[in-house]
Amino acid sequence: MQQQSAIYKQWKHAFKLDPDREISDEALDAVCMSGTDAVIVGGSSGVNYDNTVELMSRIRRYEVTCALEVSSEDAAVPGFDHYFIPLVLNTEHAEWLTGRQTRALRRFGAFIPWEQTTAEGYLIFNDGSEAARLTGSQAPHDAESITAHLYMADRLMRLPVVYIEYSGMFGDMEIVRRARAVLTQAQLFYGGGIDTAEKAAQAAKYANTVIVGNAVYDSLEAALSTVKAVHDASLV
Ligand code: 1GP
Repeated sequence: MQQQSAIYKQWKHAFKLDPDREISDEALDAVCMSGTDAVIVGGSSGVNYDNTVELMSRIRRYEVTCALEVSSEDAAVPGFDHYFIPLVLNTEHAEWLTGRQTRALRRFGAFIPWEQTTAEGYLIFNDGSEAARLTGSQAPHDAESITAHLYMADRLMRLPVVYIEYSGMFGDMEIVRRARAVLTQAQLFYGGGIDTAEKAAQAAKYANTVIVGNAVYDSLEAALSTVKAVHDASLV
């Protein structure tokens, strides 16, 4: 059996950059030199081969680890350090759980670097986000439903990563805290609404990996301050 290279297990902080959004060379330089553990390339819409290759080659000028979250088969680009394949666990449409992924595997299965490829069990908690609308996801509300989804991801499916996704809004840290307590083997990713060092530190108390997206585009200085905040918080 092939060994997984689980480089993401070392990541406390990552920036997520969207190939469909513009970023200046200066801003990209600041992100790549920030001390973050990784840059993840991914987005919910408008991501294609060309804009993914373009962003990858710009990031590749730096030493920072660079991963691709493959959410569209058109954007499967070779040359990244690691690949994530999202499975949306709280979607109402099987298409987003295994349908699109299986279709992509028909095409690319033989070429996938499996040892650098990891499934992520997504739980989308922000019903107003583009990701929720696109995938027809509804946030589980009560504690029992949330725990059931975590059991599904961590114990039954034994997914290596569970991603609590609040994309666009800062989430309920009590949910993140409880998720961390339920998980036995999965790495916990948290992303959503982190635009200050303080929010980053709060998320870092419970999540193994804190992911910052929009703030890079909306308030770069604040986004950069999250790197140290996360690294300091995880030393406590
Ligand atoms: C999005 O989880 C990431 O997939 C980050 O969320 O853009 O709200 O920071 P934000």
